[in-house]
Amino acid sequence: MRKILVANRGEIALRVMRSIKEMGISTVAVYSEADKNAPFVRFADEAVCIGPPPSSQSYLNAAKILEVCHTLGVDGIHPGYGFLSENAEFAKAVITSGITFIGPSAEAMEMMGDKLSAKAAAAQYNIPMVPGSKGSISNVDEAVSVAKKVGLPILIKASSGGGGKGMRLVEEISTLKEQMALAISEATSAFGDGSVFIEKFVSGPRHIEIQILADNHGNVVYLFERECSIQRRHQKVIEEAPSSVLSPELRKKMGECAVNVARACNYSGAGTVEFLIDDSLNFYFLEMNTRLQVEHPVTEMITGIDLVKEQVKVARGEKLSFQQEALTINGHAIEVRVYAEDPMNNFLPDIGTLETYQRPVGHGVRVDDGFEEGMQIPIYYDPMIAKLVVHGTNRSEAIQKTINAIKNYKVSGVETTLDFCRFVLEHEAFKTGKFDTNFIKYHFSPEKLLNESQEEAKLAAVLSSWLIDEKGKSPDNSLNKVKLSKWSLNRR
Ligand code: MV4
Repeated sequence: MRKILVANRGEIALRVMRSIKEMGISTVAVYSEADKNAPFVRFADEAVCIGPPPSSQSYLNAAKILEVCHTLGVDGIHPGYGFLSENAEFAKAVITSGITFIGPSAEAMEMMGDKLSAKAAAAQYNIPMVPGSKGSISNVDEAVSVAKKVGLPILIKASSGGGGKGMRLVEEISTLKEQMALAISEATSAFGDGSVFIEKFVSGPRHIEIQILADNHGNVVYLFERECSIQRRHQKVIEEAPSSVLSPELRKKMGECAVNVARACNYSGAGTVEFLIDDSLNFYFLEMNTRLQVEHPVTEMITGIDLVKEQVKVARGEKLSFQQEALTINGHAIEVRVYAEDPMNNFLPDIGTLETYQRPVGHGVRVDDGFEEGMQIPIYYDPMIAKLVVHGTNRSEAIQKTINAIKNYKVSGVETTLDFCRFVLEHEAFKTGKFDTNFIKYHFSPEKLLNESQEEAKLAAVLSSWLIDEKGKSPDNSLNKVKLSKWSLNRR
């Protein structure tokens, strides 16, 4: 492969192109009119504008992207995450045009994209799964009998759903009929596929996912787990590796299950197998994501493996250059997602200009971002500004280093989730590892951030009046006061 087009934008386009360039391969960016000044566009060896800002007219325009490939002589496409990354039709079109799709086969994407066929494939390898219906369910009587067998509460899930979309909780048999009808009609309108299935509801689970890599020569390895239990409305907030709850034995068991799920769909490239763990540490297969994930850097930090380079090598037909036994966990890594959202205002996206944007630096501090100071955050896409990824020798050091990095991250012009992440990292339940997917629901309210910001504001007021008293009201000192209040009162 001599030239790879990255069919994505923002931080992931930049991150993918960095590794590709390091392999001596030329890079092509495609971008929308909203991204013409973005760093990923400048970083690419060649860049082509493919349309207006809405994704449907740019980053999702498969025909236009393939046209650019032919014009520029591209021989590989990396889809990043989101957009076309899990679109089997796109993968087929890429291959049909004689271009390498850097990802799994369209067949593997199709099989894992449908939750029921994914579970059916995994069942061949005796992977533990939450008790529930065997396949899709359309008939209420059947649903009632499953609910009685596994016990309430149950979840109705859409087979084409995923990431929490189209899930319904049923706590009483009397509401089952109504919930089934709603789930089916929602699934039909959202995914064009009304198949739903039932699972027993696991309360207070932890979300553990296993990173796998597979080549086209029958080799599959697991690169350990990431714990992503700190989520808000199915949006991940903080991820870490390793998880604080897995023993080496459980890690090996789950890793081997993940490898088998990959084998069940003849997987190729980098993929992630999602599990739930209950409070007795039983684990259950949920689904497989057939893309490079947002949180992949924590795995890179603890294993020293560049997942993008491995994806390219596998796509070139090479064998994995290492075996399972060679992989070890080095220290601990934490990722916090920095969103342009206002935690004080129900996490509403906060658009605007990055008036100040200064990244933290330090040993083991990695910032994956796609913006620079002075840039507008476009309203058309995901409001994620950056991923702050920090490595430490152990979990408590990684937590402390992440808190320090957050303090040194200077963003103004838009509200961000940085202080919210700091609140989580400083929480006793997080520090002791005693949390599950309900952490934010249980422990967070906007007032809790307000209390902290009021404490800081008080401190800022005391400090600035002290500076004025000590040194007199020279223009220099009033500048100090402005700076202090800017960082502390306006929450950066
Ligand atoms: C579940 C569950 C409890 N029991 N399935 C949400 C996203 C999707 N991937 C699966 N999800 C869940 N499935 C059973 N049988 C709870 C969740 C869930 C969840 C899972 C992982 C991380 C955060 C979550 C938040 C709410 C619900």
